[in-house]
Amino acid sequence: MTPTSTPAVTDFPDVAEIPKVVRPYGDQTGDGMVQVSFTLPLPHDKRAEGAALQLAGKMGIEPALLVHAKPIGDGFTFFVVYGSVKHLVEPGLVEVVEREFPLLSGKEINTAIKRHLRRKLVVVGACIGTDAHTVGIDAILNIKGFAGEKGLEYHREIKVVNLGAQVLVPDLVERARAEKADAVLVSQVVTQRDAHIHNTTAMSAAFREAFPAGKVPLLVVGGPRFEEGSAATLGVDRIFGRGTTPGEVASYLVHALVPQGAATSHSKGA
Ligand code: B12
Repeated sequence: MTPTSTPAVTDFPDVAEIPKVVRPYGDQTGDGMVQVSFTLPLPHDKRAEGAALQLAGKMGIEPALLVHAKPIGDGFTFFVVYGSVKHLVEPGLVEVVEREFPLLSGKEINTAIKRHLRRKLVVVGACIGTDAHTVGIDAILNIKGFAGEKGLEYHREIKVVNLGAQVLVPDLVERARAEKADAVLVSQVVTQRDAHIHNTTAMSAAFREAFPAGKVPLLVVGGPRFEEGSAATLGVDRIFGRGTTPGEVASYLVHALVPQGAATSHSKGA
């Protein structure tokens, strides 16, 4: 497993081995030290610094130390505050979402598609809306890949059409139709005013309107700020977050699009 990929639940120690309660660590075990950063709409002066400490106190950081304050444009100040919280964290109560498919090797991916789909698996990818952050989707699609893994283009049995940045949803729908896409891979990195949420739900609605039920391509969305497990709410089939590797995506596509039982689990898998 690469350091950036999502760990499988089996990689964590048994719940019985995890301490029942922990507190943040700063200088010594259990001192509760945390560091937070935020911006206040106030010009940088003593009152603004006092306001930052007041906020820290209200957040339960007590005592709080102002370690950084910097004006960032007219009437705004950026702060970093360091201090101790009293809160107790119970790791045993955390619900971990387990990866629902095994990780496959490149060879297993090509073999499963060739043997069971009997044609190339077609993927159309894009950054939609005004989003111009293509590094993430390129990391998944382009041959150069990410984190030591080759991108989807590298797989002989996968045809990749990468439409790039700022693609309009109607254009994406048309291209997906023209290419007879099995899967549509969309990237959303900018989250200002929940743009990633609005763009994803609009994209999903457009596909469901344009294609008959049961014929909609697999809708896969990725980006660093999506909530794990929010696919159903957004009307898509799967969400991939921060640190996703191309191998995870290719394995998921086989899991979702190639008839069950076609691929065998690889030793690297969950
Ligand atoms: C590089 C960069 C740019 C470059 C983009 C160049 C390019 N061709 O992509 C440029 C300079 C153009 C740029 C512009 C802007 N940027 Co910018 N940018 C970044 C930066 C520094 C890195 C992003 C990146 O490349 N990450 C590396 C990739 C590999 O990671 P990733 O995108 O998360 O992708 C991984 C996963 O999320 C996932 N994934 C992503 N997409 C998909 C899709 C699928 C289908 C799947 C399966 C997986 C997947 O897999 C990838 C690999 O693991 C980030 C800050 C940061 N450190 O993250 C800011 C950042 C994203 N930008 C930001 C902003 C605000 C902007 C601008 C609005 C700035 C401005 N005022 O002009 C503009 C917007 C331009 C636009 N129209 O979109 C903000 C966004 C804040 C927010 N809340 O949304 C950030 C977070 C910086 C910040 N802290 O303020 N930016």
